[in-house]
Amino acid sequence: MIGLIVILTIILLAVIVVQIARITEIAAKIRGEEEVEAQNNNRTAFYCLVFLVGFLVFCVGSAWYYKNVMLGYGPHDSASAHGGALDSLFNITLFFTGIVFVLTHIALFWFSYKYRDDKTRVATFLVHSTKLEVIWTVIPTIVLIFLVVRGLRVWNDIMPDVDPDEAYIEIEATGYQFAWDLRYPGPDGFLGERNFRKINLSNNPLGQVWSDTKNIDDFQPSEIVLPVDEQVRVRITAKDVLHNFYLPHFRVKMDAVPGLPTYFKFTPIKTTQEYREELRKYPEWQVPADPSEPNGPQRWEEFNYELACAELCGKGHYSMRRLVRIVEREEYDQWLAEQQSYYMLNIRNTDDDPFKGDLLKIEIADRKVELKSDFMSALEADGQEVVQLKHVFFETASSRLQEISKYELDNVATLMNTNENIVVELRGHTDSTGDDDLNMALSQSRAESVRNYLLEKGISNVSIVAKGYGETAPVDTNETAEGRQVNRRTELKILSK
Ligand SMILES: [Cu+2]
Repeated sequence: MIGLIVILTIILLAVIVVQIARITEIAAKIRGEEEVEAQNNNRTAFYCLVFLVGFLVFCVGSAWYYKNVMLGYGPHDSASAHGGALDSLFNITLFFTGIVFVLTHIALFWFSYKYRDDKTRVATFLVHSTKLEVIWTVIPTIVLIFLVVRGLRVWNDIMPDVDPDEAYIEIEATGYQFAWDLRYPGPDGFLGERNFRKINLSNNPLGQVWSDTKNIDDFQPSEIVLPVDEQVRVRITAKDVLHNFYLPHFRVKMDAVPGLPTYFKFTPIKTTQEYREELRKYPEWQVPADPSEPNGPQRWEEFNYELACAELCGKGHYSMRRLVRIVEREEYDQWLAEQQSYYMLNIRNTDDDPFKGDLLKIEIADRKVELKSDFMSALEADGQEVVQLKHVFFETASSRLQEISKYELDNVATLMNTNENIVVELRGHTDSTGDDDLNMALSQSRAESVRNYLLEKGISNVSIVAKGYGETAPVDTNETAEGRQVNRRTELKILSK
């Protein structure tokens, strides 16, 4: 219906224009061509002036009206350390080009008005004016030198890479059609190696090389979380086509190129909450975020920084949005502690794991903390609690300790030496497979071999009793392989302290 109205209106306007042209033609014939032409010229010249005023008022007015939705003005002050310098570059350029814009438009339309057709006027013939040439060469040169020098200085401040001895947090963003894969280095602070040949969409989307131990703690969060006032280096890359890593509020923008990692360093200076508080001062942000819920949260409360792709990379381009949260260091540490490494969640002890069956440094370190806490709590519980020695392993059907048990047993030795005069019992357990008596004997000799190891380590003033329980004290079912594995165990009980 609307389309029909638009078409009819256009046809009607066309008819009107044709009719007016015909009337003008007929009138010209009646009144004489020259008189009509002079009148037309005057009218057109006057319209030029009206247009000039209207146009300039519109340009300035619309810029003023929309200033609060433009980056760098009103509520959209930069949220990064370098952003202010970039914004001022834009403003200075806008200042000079604005002057040129206004002057050239005034000249353009004023001259059309002033020099409209006049039969009495004769054209001036100007061959050359050195003065003019100098003026229109020197002024732009000075302005451009000023702009370029300022621009270069800002560029040199923003673009260099981080110094190797500077403190910074490194994160990685990989663009693909149509999302970003984010990666953080984990507690070691280093991102692990990648190789595109290892990319596997089901369990290795980034092509991480698992034999590189730096990959072990890398994690892939769904949002960017960063601490305020700390330098960040983003490693930016792509898996298919060109994308662009764009954080508008931080004035960070860099192409993501397949095969050629780029980077951008920046320092966020406002937490999400601080930015919201600034938005709160503006009436356009004090309206309900969801118009259908007038009493719901307001726009400023729902604000979030965001990551976008600023390259038109395909039809799902818009869905590359990711949220960015800037928080205080404390909250950041808390968030970090909650993240789980991709390797540990998806790769650990699978066939893709080059360290399958080995103990990793990180597991040994975690286990040390856990063992200490179990030991202390058993000490408190006065013999009511039993400590599982989870990392004590034996050769199959033998009491020979596996090499990796030494970490656990060395830790046990340290704990015993710091708690003298206690009496402990080492308990060996087996599953129900095989002969009962053999199991009893095996568990006894296993408990003894743990005791011997500890004694060799030099335990002083701690009495250790070794006792085998065979298959008599299962803690899980013996029907399944997992259950049997749980039942084959070595325990430590504190008998007295
Ligand atoms: Cu994209």
